[in-house]
Amino acid sequence: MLTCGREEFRSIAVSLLPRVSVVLESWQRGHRLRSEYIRNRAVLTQDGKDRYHEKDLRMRVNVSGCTLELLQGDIVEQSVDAIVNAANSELAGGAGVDGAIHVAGGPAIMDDTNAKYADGCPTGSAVESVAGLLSANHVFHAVGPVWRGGKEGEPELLSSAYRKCLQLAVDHECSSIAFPAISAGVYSYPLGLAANVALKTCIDFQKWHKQPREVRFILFSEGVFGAFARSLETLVEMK
Ligand code: AR6
Repeated sequence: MLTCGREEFRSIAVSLLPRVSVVLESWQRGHRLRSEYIRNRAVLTQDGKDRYHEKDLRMRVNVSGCTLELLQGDIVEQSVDAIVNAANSELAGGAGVDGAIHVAGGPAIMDDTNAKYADGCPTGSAVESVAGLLSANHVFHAVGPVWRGGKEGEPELLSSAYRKCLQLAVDHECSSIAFPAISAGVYSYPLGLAANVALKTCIDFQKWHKQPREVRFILFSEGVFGAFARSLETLVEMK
């Protein structure tokens, strides 16, 4: 009889783990939506549970010839035409994405917003600034709503913040844009609901305007990625 120890079993199991790729396809009014969900380089942790390397979590949908993609990662590491900041209406900087963007991008970003937008930016809108040291041409500072139970116009305000960024991308001739999960952190918007609003708004915009060519959602943790991936799968299946 063949036997192998626990460690040996673990290393054999790791080498046999398959690359998983699920492709969903659907059509609506001639628009082809195709999503690819790729999980590869799976590794087993010490306790034997499955774990996925951050950079391997990725899901992509084709919307009327444009791409909408979900990636797990840090938004300040993206190379795109425009990076979206989850800002506050004073454009005063803060924690989360806002803090990371100002630290990585340097003082030029705050200098530019101070000079151009003394009155800040209303909730549900967005404004453009330089991108400083980031690998982008612009930062769009979007102000999402604070979650107050959902009856104070939060979905409309969140959708409007995304739409304004997409319109800024068109106005500034950006073909690629990276979004964080606006309002889903300090502003406490429930993750699944925030994901639905974000994805539906971007898909509708790309369908109508056929741009921006590439929309990326950069999701900080596996949990946030999972919520967006579930929401995107549902939207693709419904189309
Ligand atoms: N890259 C990508 N996503 C990130 C990063 C990063 N570097 N850092 C955090 N996230 P939040 P909000 C995720 O709080 O809810 C600030 O103080 C985070 O895990 O940044 O719109 C502003 O100044 C969450 O999923 O934005 C405002 O006052 C998502 O980004 C307020 O927070 C959004 O979390 C805005 O709150």
